[in-house]
Amino acid sequence: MKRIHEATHFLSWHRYYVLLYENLLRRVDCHFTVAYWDWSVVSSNPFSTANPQDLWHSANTGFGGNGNNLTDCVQTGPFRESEWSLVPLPAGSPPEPGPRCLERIFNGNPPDAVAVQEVLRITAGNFTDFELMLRLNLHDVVHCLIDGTMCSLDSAAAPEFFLHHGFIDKIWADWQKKSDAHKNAFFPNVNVVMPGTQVYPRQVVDLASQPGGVRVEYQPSRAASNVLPLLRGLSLSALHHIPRRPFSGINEKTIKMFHLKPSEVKRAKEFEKLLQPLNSYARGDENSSPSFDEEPLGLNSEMNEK
Ligand SMILES: [Cu+2]
Repeated sequence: MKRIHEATHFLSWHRYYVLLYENLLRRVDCHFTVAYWDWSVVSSNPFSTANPQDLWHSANTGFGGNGNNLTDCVQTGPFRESEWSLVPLPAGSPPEPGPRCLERIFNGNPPDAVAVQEVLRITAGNFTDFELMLRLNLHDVVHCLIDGTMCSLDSAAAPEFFLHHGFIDKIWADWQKKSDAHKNAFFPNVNVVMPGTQVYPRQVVDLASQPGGVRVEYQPSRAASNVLPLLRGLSLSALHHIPRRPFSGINEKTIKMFHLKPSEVKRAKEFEKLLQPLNSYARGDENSSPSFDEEPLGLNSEMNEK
């Protein structure tokens, strides 16, 4: 658990994990593909349950809502306590009698579409910073905004785990699309199989050629395709100046949950200053800033989407 959240394996291990999950579900229904939750376009109201199209809606097409006040157990939707429970813990785990409910304690606001766009502007030569921002400021934070099962060692047992990791992987894929240098940027010294697998990280780097001859493509979401072409056309400084609300950052629970090292916490807090709206923080000093592409992103296939 700990090793797969370390930099060297995080992105590649989870990409492979999502692929294996999709392959398993395809045995049940061959049309199945993993969906993703773009939390960045609903940052100001991420946990809405009001509309049937909301992710957390209680109808059977939704994922159900928040946990209740007493036990944090989800009481609505197909994963409600009376209907569904987490897969049992493996043998040898501390005994927890009886079925375990899916827990959620919704809180806070995920990083917004501007923040994601800024992360995508990190230059190809700066893969280490890109990975850190994506893992700490986006991935870790959102796990613990859903909280409950998602902010525990059992998080992969939460159905929304795959929606979240689908989006994290899509952000990596979007960054990789920017150039061959972006696509192939990875930790050059990592040359061991990923924990618990027979697969090397470099075997999953190219989405067009995954293990088993699979090619993966992410479809742009309808909500994002309204916003992203506008953001992509802006310079980095214009992006920084868009008025917007602050979003939630890394907190103590997140730091503990992901065993973040003091050096990572320090870096994550510096990044957070860069990603938050200008009016809520002074900008970080130049020395701690990663290098960004200052110019607008070029046209790519997604911008031509209707
Ligand atoms: Cu995760």
